[in-house]
Amino acid sequence: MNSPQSVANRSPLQRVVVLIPTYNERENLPLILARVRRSVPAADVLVLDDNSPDGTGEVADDLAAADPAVHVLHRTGKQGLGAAYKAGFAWAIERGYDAAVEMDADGSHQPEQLPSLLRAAERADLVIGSRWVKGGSVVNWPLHRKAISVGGNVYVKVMLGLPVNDATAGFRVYRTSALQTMDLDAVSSAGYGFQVDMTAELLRHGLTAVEVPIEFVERVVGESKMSGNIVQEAFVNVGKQGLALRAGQLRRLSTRAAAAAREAARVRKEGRWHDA
Ligand SMILES: Nc1nc2c(ncn2[C@@H]2O[C@H](COP(=O)(O)OP(=O)(O)OP(=O)(O)O)[C@@H](O)[C@H]2O)c(=O)[nH]1
Ligand SMILES: [Mg+2]
Repeated sequence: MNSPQSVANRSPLQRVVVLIPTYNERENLPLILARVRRSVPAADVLVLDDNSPDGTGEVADDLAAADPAVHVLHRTGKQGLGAAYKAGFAWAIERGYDAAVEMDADGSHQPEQLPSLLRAAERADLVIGSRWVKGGSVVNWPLHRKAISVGGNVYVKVMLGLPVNDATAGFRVYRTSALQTMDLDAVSSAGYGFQVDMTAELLRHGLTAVEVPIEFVERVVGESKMSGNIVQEAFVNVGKQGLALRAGQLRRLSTRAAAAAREAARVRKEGRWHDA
């Protein structure tokens, strides 16, 4: 999707922070943290906890007390994934990190695949760990989940024309320089829509995205926070943006057609005038 020129000459990533949003993940968090620290020992971690009723925040504090590379941001209540990530991005930018990783706490995103994502970030502003490119896969998903994800991504492609196969994916690396260039205030969706909006907003700014295949594993422990509302929000927002985009394209097309018609009329008129 990127021309070779547009992906050349990236500065190497020195400081990376892995952002892990949590809501009721007290069993998953210690496991995922240990795997992250093993897989990318040079990276720091920031847990973004929305005051989980199950005490994930305290578990995170204990883990942070035992490891200086682990940090915790306690938020007041459940405000959705998008809001948590935006707070994490601001935290990473303030502290001068070169890249911020988005990763779920439930084991769906495998920390062992992080080195491959970070390598790809040497040639892009955004790296998407993709289920729906060659080599990508999903483990333990029922057919209806696959259908929602594949269908949703086709819908996004048709409506927004994004050159990405898995725009709803949540395993990602952002260069913080890109996060600073983009208008994060323009991204308001909370759930899957957040990932789509971020992708569209990044590409709108002329920044580059690449997809790297991942194996996505369905969560084993804890409860999903995916709801019909989150799917509906993404569906409606993408629809609205798609219609606005297509209306703009149509407006530009009709302006060009009107100009061409005027030009044709002028040539006809001038031709007749010369004939007279
Ligand atoms: N801070 C914060 N984290 C959240 C919120 N909602 C979900 N999360 C976390 O975001 C990650 C993804 O949420 P999941 O519930 O796994 O959503 P999902 O992956 O679409 O659903 P499953 O495939 O069923 O697991 C997990 O680490 C959650 O704990 C929220 O409102 N605030
Ligand atoms: Mg999950």
